[in-house]
Amino acid sequence: EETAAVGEALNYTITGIDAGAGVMAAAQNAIEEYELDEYELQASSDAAMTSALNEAISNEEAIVVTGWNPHWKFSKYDLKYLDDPKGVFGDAENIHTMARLGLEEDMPEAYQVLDNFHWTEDDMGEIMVAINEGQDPEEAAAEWVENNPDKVAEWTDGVDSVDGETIVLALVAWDSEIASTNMIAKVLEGIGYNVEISPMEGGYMWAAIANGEADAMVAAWLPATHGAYFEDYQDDVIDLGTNLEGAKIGLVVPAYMDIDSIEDLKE
Ligand code: PBE
Repeated sequence: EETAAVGEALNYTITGIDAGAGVMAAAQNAIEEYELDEYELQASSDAAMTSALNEAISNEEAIVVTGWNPHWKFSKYDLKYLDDPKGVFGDAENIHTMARLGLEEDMPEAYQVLDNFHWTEDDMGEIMVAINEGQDPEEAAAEWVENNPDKVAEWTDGVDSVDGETIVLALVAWDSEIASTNMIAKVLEGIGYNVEISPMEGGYMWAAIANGEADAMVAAWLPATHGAYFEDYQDDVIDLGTNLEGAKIGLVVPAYMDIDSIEDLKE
């Protein structure tokens, strides 16, 4: 007879984030592909997921979360991705910048900066960790911009200043995107824009760029995580290419857990 010690320890629960996130759709696929029939994917938010993770780890309890990097949780806790032999969560992801149609004509300076924007997981990590340690997101972003004039110059060199035009950036409350959006907002402010950050649900971010409600976003995870959104909206957005390489999504557990693969969740 089969025992299900792992499943029981986990209460057959995968702790998720907001429903519109691509990692949630992938986790639901994983439940089907790996026949984790008894499991439930619990929707919450990045903040609620990390607080559940923190609580489980302080009690050395079992937990499995929808995870991704870049994310500060990997610097704060000893975590591991579960192997995904069926490839449900895809391979390495790149984060892309997307602009609305017409932005190049309407705000050529912002368009150029957004098009040039490119950094690394370590860069993003510096801001994310500072915010997690309690710094205000705007302040952490401003500090990074101040401390990295060479990188910022690569995005802004040769771009004309503007006179207080308003640009709207879409933001979903994922910690990775809170870091990148606040950072690029500071850079755009630096050349004279009035930047409005418009918070919204993950499922709505792509629609907001497609219908022009927001001018740009720096949070498009491709090819897999937002693959379905990209398919729906690709004719109505401008892909400005990669701003960060080597991102990843998957199911994540504390390193002390005695399992290595998504298949082990059945045990
Ligand atoms: N994430 C962070 C998002 C993209 C950025 C991995 C949670 C998602 O799953 O849609």
